[in-house]
Amino acid sequence: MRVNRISRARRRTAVGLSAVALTAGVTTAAGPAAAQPRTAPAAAADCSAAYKIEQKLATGTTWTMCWHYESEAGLVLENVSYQPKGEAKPIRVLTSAKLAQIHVPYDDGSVEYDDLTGFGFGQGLMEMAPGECPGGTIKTVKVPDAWDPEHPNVKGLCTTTRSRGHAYRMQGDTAGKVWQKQGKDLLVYTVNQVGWYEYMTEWRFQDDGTINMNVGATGSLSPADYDAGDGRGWPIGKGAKSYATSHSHNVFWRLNFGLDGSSKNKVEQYDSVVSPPAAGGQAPRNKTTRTKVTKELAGDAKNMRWWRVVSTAGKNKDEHARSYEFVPGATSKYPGRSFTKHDIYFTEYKKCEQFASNNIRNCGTGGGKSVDKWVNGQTLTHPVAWVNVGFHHVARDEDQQPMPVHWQGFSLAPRDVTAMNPLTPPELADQNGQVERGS
Ligand SMILES: [Cu+2]
Repeated sequence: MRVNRISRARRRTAVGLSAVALTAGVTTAAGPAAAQPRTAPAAAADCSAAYKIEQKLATGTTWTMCWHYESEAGLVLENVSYQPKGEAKPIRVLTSAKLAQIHVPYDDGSVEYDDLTGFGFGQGLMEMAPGECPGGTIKTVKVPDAWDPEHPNVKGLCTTTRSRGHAYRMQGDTAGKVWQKQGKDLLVYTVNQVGWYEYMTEWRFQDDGTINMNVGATGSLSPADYDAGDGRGWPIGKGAKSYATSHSHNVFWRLNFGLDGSSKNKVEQYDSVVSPPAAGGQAPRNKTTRTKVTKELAGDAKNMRWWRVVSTAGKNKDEHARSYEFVPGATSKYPGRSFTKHDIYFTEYKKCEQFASNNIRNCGTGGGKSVDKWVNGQTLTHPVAWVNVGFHHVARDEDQQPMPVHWQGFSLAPRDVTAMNPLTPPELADQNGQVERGS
């Protein structure tokens, strides 16, 4: 029965793929045509209007980026820049950002999928109805290697804005008024169908400089998959007959940083160790240490551990080096494969290294097919970050029908990108560092 699931859900894609495979050499060698003109690093908006996303949010922050669309990875964002109202020019954050794989292994060991490079994620771009992009614009995307060559154009890229509630609030003892602001976000998203699933790939750019990357899975559980009788599934129909096999969705993102327009970024890891109160002390103590990550790293999340990517090209007005910090989301790390064993990888940039597993680009003999193989001791001068977020999907009755979106992802938070809160009202602009009193 589960074989049926695969055939039903995935065969359609697999058949399509074999047709595509005939031209795979061409595809791989040339790359998506749209990608070519925009790979060179340059100023803020080095793309034509059709491939540019620029949004000034109501709070005064502008996000700018270029996009293109690849046959496997789907949406790719490039030259992502952030300009809060107090900055004279855009601050480059990322040279490129995209999904790097969705790896889906089933708990009974029967199958595993590489949805991006093996099962037509990019080709499965879905047309969105206007109501799915409230207040925004749905751009038309030309899908390379479209299943139906007659219809490669899909209205499938939504850009819109959304309120997120309080950006801050301050009243305090003496303010005499409430300082508060409602935050606004730019949202950029696509929906890609793979088998019975529909994946939403959402990029959320906040007016305070935070970037959130999330993948949401919705659509349907595979109707042919209701047969897990080996204790590795969950009954989702009447009684105890229809068992949906449990599985994982291991999502990888690939982030090519370009802080302040330079690829020469540094990576740092921070760890904190809490120890008991000192003799006569009142409370436990906590010591935070920095470790410079100078060589490629396969990193494991740990309590009170975090990483940041630091600019070598720019400082904020306080003379602090700009950086972006990884803020992990909830994850269930899947230890079954070498490439899913770690939460984050930092590798030295290499053009052929594009997908976290089943990398279809040619890295040569012994070049490795997955991100873990690319952590091999090279010095990091141009780091690329790969973030792995896993979700163990044990189906539940509520998963039908349609299946509610289940999200997984993480954030990048600015750390010293601006000298103060980028949304600070002018009246409070002097409250930086040790505040002078009674002047
Ligand atoms: Cu699932």
